[in-house]
Amino acid sequence: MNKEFPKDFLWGGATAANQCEGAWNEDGKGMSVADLMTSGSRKSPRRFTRELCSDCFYPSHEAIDQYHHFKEDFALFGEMGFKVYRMSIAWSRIFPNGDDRLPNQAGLDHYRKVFETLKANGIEPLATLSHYEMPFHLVEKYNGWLDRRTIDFFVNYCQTVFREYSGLVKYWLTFNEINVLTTSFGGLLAGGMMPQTDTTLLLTGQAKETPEEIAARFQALHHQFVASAKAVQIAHAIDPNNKVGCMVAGMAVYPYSCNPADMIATQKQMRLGNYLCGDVMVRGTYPAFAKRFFSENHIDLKLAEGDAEILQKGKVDFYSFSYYSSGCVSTDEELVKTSGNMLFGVPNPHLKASEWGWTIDPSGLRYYLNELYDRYQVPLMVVENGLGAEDKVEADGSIHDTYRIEYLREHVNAMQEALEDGVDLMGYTPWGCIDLVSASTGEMEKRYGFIYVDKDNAGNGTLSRSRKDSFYWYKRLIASNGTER
Ligand code: BGP
Repeated sequence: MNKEFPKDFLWGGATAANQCEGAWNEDGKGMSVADLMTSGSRKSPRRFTRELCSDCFYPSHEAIDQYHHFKEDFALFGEMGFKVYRMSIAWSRIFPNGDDRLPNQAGLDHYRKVFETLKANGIEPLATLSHYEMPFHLVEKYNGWLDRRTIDFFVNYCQTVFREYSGLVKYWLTFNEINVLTTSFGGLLAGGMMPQTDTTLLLTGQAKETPEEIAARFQALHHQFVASAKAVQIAHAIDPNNKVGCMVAGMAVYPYSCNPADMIATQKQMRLGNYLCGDVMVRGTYPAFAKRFFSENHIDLKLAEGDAEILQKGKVDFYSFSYYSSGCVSTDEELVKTSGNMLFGVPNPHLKASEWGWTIDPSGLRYYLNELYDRYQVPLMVVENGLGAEDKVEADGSIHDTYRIEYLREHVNAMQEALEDGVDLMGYTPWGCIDLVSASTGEMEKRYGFIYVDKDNAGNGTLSRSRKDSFYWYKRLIASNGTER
């Protein structure tokens, strides 16, 4: 018999507005950076176009049309027994340009209905404030987060929604996978900085950046840290029940060998990839190792007076992260480079990978949870995890996604181990609980859901929803609080 999870454990699922809502220009919504990202595939990467091009396909424009299907979707989540639903508010629905003086009432009304419907289904919302969907006007006019004025625009947006939804929403995340800004492809996706050309997205990390571009990413990141810390303080002032978390892409890495050089390289990567952001957001200050990294990379961070105090006063209440796979670090240049989800390194000979080449490593989740808890001692939450895979619909409409169940079961087992190790884990929201558009490739057929959505990569389909085998599995798991897996 498996052990039960903590009584108040938050089981649920996760999505993001730009990947599921659609209705990209309805009810006064402004264009976001995601609305200019074309579809792609495993072989040909998505592109970002600096303006809309008539013969391009932009998957965010309709996505799975959750904007119009949310009642049906939330009823299905309720049927599975979700305690929490992680979703994101599209900033450009509330402030279409980002720098508007007044919010868009239709956008505010929409999310009020969303939150009320969740509550009616017994589901607590967990709202991400910025999930790869910056209003495009801010990208064009201000170069996104590189401009310090963006802090005020974001803070104004946060204050508006904290006030508006006070009493309806208590769990918040500021920036999705904020640490993507520490990687070479984070500039546009996470930082909203305008590229000079129509660019490809999420390649394999070989993008050659100039020292100025690297410095710009870290300056933009600093502005996000300050914005996040201000948002935390405002959230607490508006409602002391508000809990605000950071959201970091889990980049657990192992040394490929016991060569000390591999170990040092791994430590460096753990620090830069995970702990730089975690330390600033949980401890309220830059870690000691940042100084050398900045100086070796000619990064002369511009801190305004008072920034250090803002960071110190705006520490998050909990640490949330995505976890799909682990990476492997080698200093041996001969070893082939492969790509993972925002993680690069050499293939780990002990692990298998998904159809999209993402290494599958449940033990890495236990390892990572323990590392984080040792370091931060705040509640942790796994807000993304899952297997992107192609599904086959049988003649009778059933979908036997045993591979997904197996992946999730192993990761639930790993969380249980971590709980027994003493980790304070508050919840689990597997990614793409309903099929949605893939962030890295723009495909529909890289599916994560418990719920199947009839739509293909070219945008064809009825958008009808149906339950996969994993739906029933997850429902039982939640009902038994983790014992039936
Ligand atoms: C994370 C993002 C999500 C999500 C997920 C899966 O990095 O926060 O938005 O999409 O990865 O990635 P993909 O959609 O590329 O399979």
